[in-house]
Amino acid sequence: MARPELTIFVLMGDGDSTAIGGNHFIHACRRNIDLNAIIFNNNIYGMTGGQASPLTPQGDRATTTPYGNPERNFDIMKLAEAAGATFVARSTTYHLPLLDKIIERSVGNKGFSVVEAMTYCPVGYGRMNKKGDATAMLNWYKDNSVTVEKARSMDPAEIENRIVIGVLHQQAAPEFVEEYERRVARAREKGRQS
Ligand SMILES: Cc1ncc(C[n+]2csc(CCOP(=O)(O)OP(=O)(O)O)c2C)c(N)n1
Repeated sequence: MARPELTIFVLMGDGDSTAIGGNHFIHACRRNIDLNAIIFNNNIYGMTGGQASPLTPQGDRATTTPYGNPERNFDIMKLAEAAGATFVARSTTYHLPLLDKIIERSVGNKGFSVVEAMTYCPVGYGRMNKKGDATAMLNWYKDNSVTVEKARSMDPAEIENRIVIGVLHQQAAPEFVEEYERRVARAREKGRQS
């Protein structure tokens, strides 16, 4: 808010954004403050030893869910849209040109933008779930992603286990700092008149 002329990137993991800082994330979306959130979703708390995060798929194994995760996982994109983010898009580390393009578009959005970058973790998540090595996980992204344009004409059951990539949501809404400054200016004007 102090330096609205800056372009700010907020780089987070899936655990940071949806659990540890989940409350902050929801309200940043709601306020539509001009930040570019990039969420590296590796489906696990990587740095602290492979605990399950809210994005670990149900049934998958983590150090805290050795018998399979009993919880249902979030869809960050739906969460961001429902909470009020004005640019919501996803890509994977296999689809780098698309990731580049959506990050550029998120900077162009005056408001809270959320980019989900699917980033495989072969050690903390892949090994426990028999996903193969890093190359196999990258290939899984290649073989199981579908563009949002194609997904629109597909059966919901067909896209259930796919990664839908592209710009999933965009909406126009007042940006938080602009709205705040408008109100301050109006209050000052009223003060001068009285
Ligand atoms: C408020 C708070 N609680 C807990 C931690 C400890 N902590 C640091 S990183 C981390 C896991 C982060 O996982 P994720 O966001 O998925 O990122 P990754 O390590 O997988 O890249 C935790 C629990 C912290 N730094 N701050």
